[in-house]
Amino acid sequence: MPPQIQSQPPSSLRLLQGDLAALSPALREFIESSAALCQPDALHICDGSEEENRCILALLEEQGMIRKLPKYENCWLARTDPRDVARVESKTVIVTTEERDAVPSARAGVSQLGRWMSPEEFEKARSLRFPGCMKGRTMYVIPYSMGPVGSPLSKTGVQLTDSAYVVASMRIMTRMGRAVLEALGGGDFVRCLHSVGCPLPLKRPLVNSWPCNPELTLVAHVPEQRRIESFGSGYGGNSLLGKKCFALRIASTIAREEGWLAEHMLILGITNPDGRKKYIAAAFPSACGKTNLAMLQPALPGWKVECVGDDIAWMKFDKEGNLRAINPENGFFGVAPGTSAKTNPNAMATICKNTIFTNVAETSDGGVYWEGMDQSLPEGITLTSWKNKLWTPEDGEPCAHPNSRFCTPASQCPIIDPQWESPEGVPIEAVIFGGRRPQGVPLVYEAFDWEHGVFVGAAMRSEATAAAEHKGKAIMHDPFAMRPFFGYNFGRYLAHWLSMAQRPQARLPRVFHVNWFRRCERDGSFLWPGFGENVRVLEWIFRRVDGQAEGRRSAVGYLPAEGELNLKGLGPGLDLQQLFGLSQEFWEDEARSIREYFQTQVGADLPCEMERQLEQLEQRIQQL
Ligand code: TSX
Ligand code: MN
Repeated sequence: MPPQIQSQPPSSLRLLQGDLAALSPALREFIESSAALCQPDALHICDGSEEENRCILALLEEQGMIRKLPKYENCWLARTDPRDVARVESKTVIVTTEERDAVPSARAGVSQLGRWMSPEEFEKARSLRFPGCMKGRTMYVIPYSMGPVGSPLSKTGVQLTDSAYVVASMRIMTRMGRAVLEALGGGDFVRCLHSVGCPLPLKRPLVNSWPCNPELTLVAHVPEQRRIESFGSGYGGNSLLGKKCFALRIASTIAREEGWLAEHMLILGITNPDGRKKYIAAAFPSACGKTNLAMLQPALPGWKVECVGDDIAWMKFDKEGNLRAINPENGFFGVAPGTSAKTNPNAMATICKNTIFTNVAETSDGGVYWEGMDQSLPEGITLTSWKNKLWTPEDGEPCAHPNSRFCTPASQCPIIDPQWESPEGVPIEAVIFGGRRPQGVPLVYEAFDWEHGVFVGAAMRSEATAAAEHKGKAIMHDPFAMRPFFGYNFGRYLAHWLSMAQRPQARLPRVFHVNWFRRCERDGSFLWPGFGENVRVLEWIFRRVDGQAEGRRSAVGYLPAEGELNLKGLGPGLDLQQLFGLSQEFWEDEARSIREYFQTQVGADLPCEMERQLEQLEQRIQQL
């Protein structure tokens, strides 16, 4: 480190809260070296208390970063700078000495499976950004646990940030504060450094009182050092470093080394009318309604779904060979638009208190509003858009940003699973992959075996998303719904998944693929009613796992045999031919697209088992 960076001795730091001397040497070293680099005015070591949270929220309100929503209990609204509204994939990097350790060598231009940065370039990038970046601001120290405190499946992190909004959000999304500090022994924690990149005095005025530095935004991961450094963005996945950065990118590399799985999956428990229960993990790309499935209200009498998590699963085989999963998170950071009493009544009930909303619209009586909330505005109530302007439908723009969010405690979900904080995790018996596929892909099928299941995950595609930068309606490849979240080379990730079958004791989960979004060839309408009716598909999966459904072999996998899908009470007009039909022409195109993707994006890093699976699929398609 150049000497001028350490010019300010940490002794001149005002300590607002906490006791530096009481911390472990490793944590002290991390804080002191980061403070020397970023030069904050003050230091605040978070204890996670109610009192602290009140102070943080009051400070944010005073700074104009959040507004109280008087219609609800302890709910808040933040409006961001319009330039800081989503994750930025183009500025998200994995730093390794060897490029091959981060991404497969893409044959055609830039890799879609992550961005690599060399240690030298990263050193340059960070010395251009972090020195003095917290001048005039407070550096908060957030000790946090991903997973229940003390669970053998949990991991700890410490995030240093100059954003009080991040502190308030991390308190919801993670277990944060004193209990974690006490459990934190030595130096075994993920080091997370975050700055909005706006030292004081400001060089230019803030927009919406939301500090950020879009020109210099960078979200960097150094897996070998268990380190994350994020600069310039205060938003979601760029700034709440426990979530995508730690629980997926860094954790996936740790998981590979330690022999477990860190996945972009919801976890749900499903109980049948006999009272027997199974747990399922499911991976969906954005815009597939993953949170809605995680909190499903079943349309079939006698069935019950309970939620363990809506976004991330950490899974490890225990000594008995059961795949045990925890949700490393403590809250939901969900997309607001589209969430309604019809699509997700349990989410609506969750967010009525203790919730931070970001970039949703506000009603004149101090409530929230967004597209697809499916509630008419009472007489005389007006709307203020996420851009802080009086809004009318004639504006031609949405009132809420399409990526607007609620940040809400998981414990408030009416159907939170009784085992959701169980330290040993819940036993996963099925893994579901899904996609938004308007054509060709049946409602549900089961992989023939584990190897085929891994291939099904690798071949995932979905209609484009609103949550990231990509626009339009292209069908994008998104293997394992992990495309933006791999912490290492995707080819090696596939090899790691395949290696699970080599564990002598492992009871592998069954693997399924679902598609709620197939459309009628004639009029373009959805063929499947979706939402609560999806429990019919979960019932078939439940019975397959139980050995109570035969299935029938097809070119893509096992489909429900005649009469096996429970359609009682669905009414007429369901077109099973179209819902389950397999067209040779479609699947030839699909296989071609997968082959091209494997060739151009994975290349020599593709395990030979995947090439073999693709050949076998091509052969089965020829027999259609
Ligand atoms: O979340 C969805 N799920 C999963 C629910 C557990 N959505 C919303 C996706 C956007 C995030 C769905 N949309 C689902 C679904 O299963 N299915 C559809 C498509 C669809 C939309 C409307 C109708 C039917 C299907 N029907 C009527 O509007 C009457
Ligand atoms: Mn997600």
